[in-house]
Amino acid sequence: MIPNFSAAEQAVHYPADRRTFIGLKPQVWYVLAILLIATMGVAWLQYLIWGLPADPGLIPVPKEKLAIGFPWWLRLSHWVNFFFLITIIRSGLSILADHPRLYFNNSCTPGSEWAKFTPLNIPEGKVWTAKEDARYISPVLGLPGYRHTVGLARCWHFINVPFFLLNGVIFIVLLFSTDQWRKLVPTSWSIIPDSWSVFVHYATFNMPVEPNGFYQYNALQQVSYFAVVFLLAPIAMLSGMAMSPAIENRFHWFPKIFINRQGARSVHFLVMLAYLAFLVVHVAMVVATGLVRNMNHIVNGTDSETDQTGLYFGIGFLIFLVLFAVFAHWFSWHRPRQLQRLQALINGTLWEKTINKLKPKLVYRKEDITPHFWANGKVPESAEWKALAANNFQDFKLKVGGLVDNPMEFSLAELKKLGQDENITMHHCIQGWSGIAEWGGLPMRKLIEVVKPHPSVQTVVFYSFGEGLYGGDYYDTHTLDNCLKPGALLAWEMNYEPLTELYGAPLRLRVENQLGYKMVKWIARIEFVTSHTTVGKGYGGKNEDDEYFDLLANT
Ligand SMILES: Nc1nc2c(c(=O)[nH]1)N[C@H]1C(S)=C(S)[C@@H](COP(=O)(O)O)O[C@H]1N2
Ligand SMILES: [Mo]
Repeated sequence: MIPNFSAAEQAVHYPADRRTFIGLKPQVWYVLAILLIATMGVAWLQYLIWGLPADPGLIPVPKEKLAIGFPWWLRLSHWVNFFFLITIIRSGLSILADHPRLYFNNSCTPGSEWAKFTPLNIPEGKVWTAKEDARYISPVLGLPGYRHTVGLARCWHFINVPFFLLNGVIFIVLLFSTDQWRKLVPTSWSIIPDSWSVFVHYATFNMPVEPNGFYQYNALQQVSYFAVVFLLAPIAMLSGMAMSPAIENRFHWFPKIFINRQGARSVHFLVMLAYLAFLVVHVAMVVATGLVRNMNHIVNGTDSETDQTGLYFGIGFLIFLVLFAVFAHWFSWHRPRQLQRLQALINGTLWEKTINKLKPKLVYRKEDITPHFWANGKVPESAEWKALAANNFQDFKLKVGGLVDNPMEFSLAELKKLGQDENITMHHCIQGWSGIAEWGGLPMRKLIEVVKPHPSVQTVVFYSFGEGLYGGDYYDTHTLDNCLKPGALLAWEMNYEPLTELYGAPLRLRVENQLGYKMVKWIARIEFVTSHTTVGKGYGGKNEDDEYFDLLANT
C-alpha cells in the first residue's frame, strides 16, 4: 500500500538511501560483554564448580493466601497492554529514526553518541542540518515509518500513552484491591537468591520444574513480571516526561534522574529494548511450557489442557495486531488531519491544562553552554533577505502589526533600545536532540507593552524570511500567554555573538516551554491575531500545516 506522497514528500519520506545501520561505541560492547559474563558466565561457573543449585520450586505461600486463576479484568488488561505496547514501540521507532543518534550528553555532538542508527558521518565543509540527518525506517517496523514522519509518529505515540497509563492504573488498583497482588509482588527477600537459582537452571539448560502459573509462579517468573509492571513502566513514563521542554525548563532536577535530558532519551530507548527482550522470552516460555493450557489461563481464565479456544484467541489477536497495523498505515496517509486533530483533542488539551502552565526557570550558567548545537531549517533564499544580509541587516525593519494599538517597524538598533535580556537555556528539538546556548535579545513582554495588542488577541504569529521543508513561507504561532513567560525572547545574539545567518539572523524567537520548531528563525514580521486558525492552513504553523506537528509543543 503505497501512500499518496507528492513529489516533494516522496523525496523526503522515501529517499534513495534507505540503508539500515546499527553502530555501537566500543564501550557499549564492553558493557554488553560484562553483563553477559555477570549473568550467563557466572551461572555456568557456578554450575561447573558447585553443580546445579537446588530448584527452589514454588514460592512458599500458605494455601489460603494463594491467588488462584486470573480474573477477567486481569486477562483483559493484559491484552490491552500488549496492544498499546506494540503501537507505542512502533511509533517510538519512527520518532527515533528522525534523529538516529543516542547520547548521554546534552550537547549531542556528532561522534559523542553511544549508539547511532545511521551509516553517515557528518560531512565536513558544508552545513548538515538535523533534518538531513533523519533516517528512513520501513513502515513494517515503524509507525508510520518512512523518513521524517515524526509528526504523525508522535500522534500515534502520544494518543496511545494516556490509555496505556489508564490501563496500567486500573490494573494496579484492581491488583491491590483483590488478592491478585500476591502472585506478582515478592514478599520475602529470599526471592533474590531463589530467582538466581532458577536462572542458573535455565541458563545451563537444566529446565526447572515448571509451576502451573494458574496457581503460582516460580521465583524468577515473579521477579520478572514484577519488574515489568513496577520498574519498566514507571521508568518509561518518567524518562518520557524528562524529555519535555515544559517540564525540563521548570524542574531542572527532573532529567538529572537519568543524568541529563539525553540520558532520559537513551533510557527511554533502553526501556523499550527491555520490554522487547521480555516480550521475546515471555512468549517463548508461554509456548515452551504448555501453550494450550497457558493460553487458557490468560484468555479464558480456566486451567484446561484440552480446550483450544484460548489458543485460537491468541492467534486471532496476532491477526488483529497485523490488521490494525495495516489500518494504522492507511489512516496515517489518508486521514492524517484526523490523527492530528485527535492528538490535539487528547494531548493538546491535557498539556494546555497542565504542563503548559508551568513557568520556565532560567538557571543555566555559562559553563553549561554546549560546544555543539545542531542547526535546522532552510537558510532564506529570497532576494530581500540576501540584500539585508549583505548589508549586515542595517536596513532591516521588523514589522509588527495586526490587532494592535501601535503597529510599528523597528530597526535592530531600535529594538536594542527597548531592552536586552541574556538567557542561557536548553533547546529541545522535536527530533530529539538538544543543546544549551546563551540568547540575547528583547523580551517579548517589552515588545508587547509597546505595541499594545487588543483584548481580543490570543495568538502571536511569527513570519520568517525562510521557507518550510516543502516550500511556502515558514511561520509559527504562540499563545500571547506563552510569549509573556520568562525566557520568551526576540534574540539577535547567540553565545555572546551576533546571531549568524545559519542560526537565524537577524532575529529569531525563543519560547522556552516549547519545542524547537516553534522558535522561528530569520523573523521578518510579527502579527497579533485572535486565533491561529486565521493563518496559513489554520493549524498553527508551517510544520503544523504540512507535517502534522502539535499546535502546543510542550513535550
Ligand atoms: N524559519 C525557520 N525557523 C525554524 C526552522 C525552520 O525550518 N525555518 N526550524 C525550527 C526547528 S525544527 C528547530 S529545532 C530550530 C533549530 O534552531 P537552530 O538551527 O538554532 O538549532 O529552529 C526552528 N526554527
Ligand atoms: Mo526541530
